[in-house]
Amino acid sequence: MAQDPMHNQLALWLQGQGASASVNETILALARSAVAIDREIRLAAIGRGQQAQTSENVQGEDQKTLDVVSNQIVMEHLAGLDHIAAMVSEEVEHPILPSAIGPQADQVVCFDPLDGSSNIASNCPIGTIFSILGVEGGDRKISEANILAASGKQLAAGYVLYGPATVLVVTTTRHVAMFALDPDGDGFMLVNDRLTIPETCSNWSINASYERYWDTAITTYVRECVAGREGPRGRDFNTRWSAAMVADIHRLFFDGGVFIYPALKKPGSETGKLRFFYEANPMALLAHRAGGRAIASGPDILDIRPTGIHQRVPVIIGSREEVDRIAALYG
Ligand code: P6P
Repeated sequence: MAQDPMHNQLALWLQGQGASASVNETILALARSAVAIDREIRLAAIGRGQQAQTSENVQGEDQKTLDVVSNQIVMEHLAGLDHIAAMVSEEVEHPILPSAIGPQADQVVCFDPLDGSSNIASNCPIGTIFSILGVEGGDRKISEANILAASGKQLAAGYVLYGPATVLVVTTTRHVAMFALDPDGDGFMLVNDRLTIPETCSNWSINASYERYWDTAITTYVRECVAGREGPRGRDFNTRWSAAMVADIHRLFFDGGVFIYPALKKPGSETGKLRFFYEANPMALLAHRAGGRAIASGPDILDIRPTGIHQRVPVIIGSREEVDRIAALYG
């Protein structure tokens, strides 16, 4: 794998994890795209940077200029990697297939190029989420069915959080590591080579304005937390909600806790809001590798076999003790 002098510490860590050179090359390309997105975010704040038409994305959500620009940046950095058979982007309805495909094409890269973009105007956290799936190589274009069948074959997963610092969190074969972008331009510097999620916690993250739409399990769990030390939990809890999954998930590695975006009893949200391939699945792998747990109401997220590339699933991710408690409430 070509050493990328700009991301030397990331490249060295990746090599030590034992994933294939092509997976590591994809992650370095994603790291380079994150540096470009980071710059566009900061340029946009002063009214500069790339402009793009805004419209509605395939999810029917308001598409911000930076959504479109970030999507273009990721696609450009992955284009030309001959081991990529397809891309799945939150911003694009169908799988993105390279014009020419060779026998070495054995990866599908799924990504949310800019998660939490409703936070842009208020300068609150936003992020990029990615998942690298393994598919059978071969010189034929892969189908959506091939991608669906590969949902359980994550070769790597990670995210970039554009916050006070821009950090990259990634896993390939076993551990979860965190890197921070060096403002002096030397790329992502290793900060922690073994992130874990504390087993117990006192934080819960959920959009409480939807309480009337929750099912019994979530309602019971939250009310027990709110009851605090006088209630069945015998201790006080705290709540946090960033409106950006990347930020709320990142907090789990430091304070522990549980992030919940449940199925809601309202039209269009019956299986929640978050998408399996580029939000739930990668975050579930990171949590699992860090000693946490991730379920979709009943099943573990990593055991789900989706039926669509933009399928939404309920998401309950965090400290094992808390997720186990919620799983027990689902019975
Ligand atoms: P709500 C951002 O739009 C996102 O996809 C996640 O990053 C975030 O956790 C969630 O939706 C916020 O949803 O309904 O609270 O606005």
